[in-house]
Amino acid sequence: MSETHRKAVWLKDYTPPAFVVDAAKINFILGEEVVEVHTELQVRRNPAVSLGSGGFFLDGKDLALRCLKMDGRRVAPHGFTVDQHGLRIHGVPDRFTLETVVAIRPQDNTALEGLYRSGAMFCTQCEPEGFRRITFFPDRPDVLTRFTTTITADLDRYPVLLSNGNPVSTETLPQGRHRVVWQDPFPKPSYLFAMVAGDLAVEEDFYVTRSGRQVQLRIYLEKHNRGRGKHALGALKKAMRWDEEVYGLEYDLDLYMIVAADDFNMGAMENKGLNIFNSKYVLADSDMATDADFQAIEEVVAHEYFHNWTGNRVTCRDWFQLSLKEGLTVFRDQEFSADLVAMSLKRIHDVRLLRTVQFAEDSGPLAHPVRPESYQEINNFYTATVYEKGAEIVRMLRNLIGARGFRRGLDLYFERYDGQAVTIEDFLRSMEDAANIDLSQFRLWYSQSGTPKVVVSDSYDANRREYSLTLRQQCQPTPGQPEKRPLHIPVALALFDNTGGQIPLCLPGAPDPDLGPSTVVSLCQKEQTFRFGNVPCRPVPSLLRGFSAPVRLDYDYSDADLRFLMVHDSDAFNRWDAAQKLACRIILRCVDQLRTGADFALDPILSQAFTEVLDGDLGDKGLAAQMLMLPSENFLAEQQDCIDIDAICQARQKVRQALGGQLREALLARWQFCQGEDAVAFNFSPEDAGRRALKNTCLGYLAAQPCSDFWSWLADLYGQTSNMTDRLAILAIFAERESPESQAVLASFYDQSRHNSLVLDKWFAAQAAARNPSIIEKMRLLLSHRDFTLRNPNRVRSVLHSFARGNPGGFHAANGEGYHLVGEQVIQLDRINPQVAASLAGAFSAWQRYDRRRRLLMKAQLENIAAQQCLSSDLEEIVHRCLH
Ligand code: LYS
Repeated sequence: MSETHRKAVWLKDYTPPAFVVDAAKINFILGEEVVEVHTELQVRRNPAVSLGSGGFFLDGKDLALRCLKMDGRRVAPHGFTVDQHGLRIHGVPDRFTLETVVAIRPQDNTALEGLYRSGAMFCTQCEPEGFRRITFFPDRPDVLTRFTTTITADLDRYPVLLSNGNPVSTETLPQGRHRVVWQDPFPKPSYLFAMVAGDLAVEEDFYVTRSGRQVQLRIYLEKHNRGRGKHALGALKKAMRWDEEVYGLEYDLDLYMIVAADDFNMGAMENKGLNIFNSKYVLADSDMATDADFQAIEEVVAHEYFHNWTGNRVTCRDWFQLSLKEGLTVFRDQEFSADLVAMSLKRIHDVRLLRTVQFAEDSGPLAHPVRPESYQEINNFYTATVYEKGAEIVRMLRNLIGARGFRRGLDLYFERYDGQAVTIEDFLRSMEDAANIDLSQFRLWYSQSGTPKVVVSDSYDANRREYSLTLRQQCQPTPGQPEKRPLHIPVALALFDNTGGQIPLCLPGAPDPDLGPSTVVSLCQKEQTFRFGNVPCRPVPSLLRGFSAPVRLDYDYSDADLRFLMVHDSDAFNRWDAAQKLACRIILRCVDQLRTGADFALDPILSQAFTEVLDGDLGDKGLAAQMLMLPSENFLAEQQDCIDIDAICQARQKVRQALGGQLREALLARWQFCQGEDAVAFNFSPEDAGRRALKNTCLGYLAAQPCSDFWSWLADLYGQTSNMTDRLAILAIFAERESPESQAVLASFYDQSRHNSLVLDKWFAAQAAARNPSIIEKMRLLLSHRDFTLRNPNRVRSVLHSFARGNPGGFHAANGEGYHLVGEQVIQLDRINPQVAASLAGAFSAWQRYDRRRRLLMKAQLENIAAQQCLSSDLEEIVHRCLH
């Protein structure tokens, strides 16, 4: 075990803070080598806690303490102790002022937590425990403090000096320096603190709230990115309006700032009044951003903005409650985007992510409840489970109590807890009280990990005109939870007759038997049967409509049923899902054929169904594109207990090729039609994005089974593209093969993108994710490329995560070279950025589900990592959980 090993923190051990900090004055004196941080805290014993004798503890990490004073007097050496966790002052009065001076070196901070440098600017990332790398402080979310921040810096290099709240004074100092003071009127936990200094350009707009207050909106970006903040500003205004209209929530300061940083561990951060973003989620124009980027920017901008209420005004008591703010805020941003885009498309996008990433997490050694019981390194819990499954739980709750009840519950939650640090339990109780409902069983969603499976069987009694559905739930054991209890699972459903008509639902004996065309049944026991009366013929059921619960559904549809639902289901999500199910099943059948050595033949039903989509009325091209997309290898792997990755990759490719060949005419016709509809000027709108998605999906199939002059035609097409979406789609196709055209296209893309790191990331990512036969060699070239660096998280993700998480054929190469390559990088990366290293190492977590050879190879990588000296706590925890 390495030296950094820390003990686990447990939810059950929570105790309130012994001291509160009413006010903090933080004074940054910025130098090129050293930053001095002078801090003055007004501390008071917490009246809610009975007298303890442990003194006052302040977290602190890698801080050089230069001065320590209490109530104006230096603290004697025996009056305090400092170790690698922080500072303890022994014997303190009930109320006192504590002053510290510490020195830090932001330029050496490659972990990008606390105060660090991104390019020429200084910026901070404090959530969850970064503030302790800035100054000594009780760095826990339940200590809420009023912050005043002073920044003193060189005027030429750092003309822009920002912190939370409002600017209160500016002053020019001798020797070319200046000083700015900021004050945040809202008490906040230290994780929401932020500070930025740099020579930045600003783009501005304003927003008038519904109560008539004018709010200044500012986006700060590096000067060479000037002009690229417009889309994000627009998204911010839409989000502000939406939150007023849907939840009655208004912004509470006069200034809202977003800063784009090139080096950032995650997507973005909701610091009060001063969000700091990964520049990937801010900068956009048609030359650099794809439709997916435009979309993601809207989502992330909205997410961070919505945090101002769900996260900042009401925050988390402790980090076990992380989903209180993240699950709820993801749900809110999903609903916002669904209102902007088409509801069904947004849902498809989110469910796809949930079913590939979160379900995989839930079925492996890293499975944890949405509200975890313990952690070693909280950074490892910013997961798909806490975020995406957390959002699904909130969605079920909203559906259960209805939009009005949910709004009342949220109103009550803010009424009760504004300005406080609370728990998921407090949130649920607000919902119970507002909607007058008992959520005792529903709560289990937060504490029980694992993905439930709902097995459905049915029968039809023609004489009684009765249709019965029997639903049974089961859930595999997960780490620490051998036994599972039945959950409250809402299953939305409808029944279709053989002409595609929806059969009115009637549950005889129920208090309100006539349910209309669709309903939601609650599966609360292990097994339940629902009998529908007045059913004229054996129906085709549409189950779990809109993905009404985060479960795996197991119902024995016939191929014909699925094709039928693809056409007739009135729930667009389920039309898409029927297409996925059909494609998935046909690819998995092909997997079996490959295993038994049988000849491959594509079942005609898939090409027929896809032809129907291609030839159908394409009112919604975005949806058609989604329906035509084959399930990913990762999704297919999730369907197997023991993953046969070679067969999955091969089978999927064969099906792709067969479809590309058999549907060539229809694909080409659709492509031409969409291409012809392309407007001259690029515009990001749901319709335009949908058309481009369909067009490029067709192109992908055509490339899988190309006709003779396809490649030179495609290279010409590349030369004519007018936006990044189309350019990248073609680049990705070329990245899959070795040819002079490929080289030329890759080289030309590189030349055009060299000076824009976000575009260069796409160049790296397209190659790292390519299903290219010589991918390992390619990866070695990319890793030794002069533009590759382990210091920039976006670059690391574009190469290493794209490969390890998005290129299963390469990562799982039978000789173990993919594993070796990733294992090596994880070790190197850990010395630079533990958080990003730990997330990359997670790629090995499913090792036990592969064949014996791969199992051993992956395990060997994990063991090799575990054996390294001085492993970070982040990586150590992940590797340990994977191996034990
Ligand atoms: N709270 C941020 C969000 O909006 C993420 C912070 C990441 C901290 N490691 O998702």
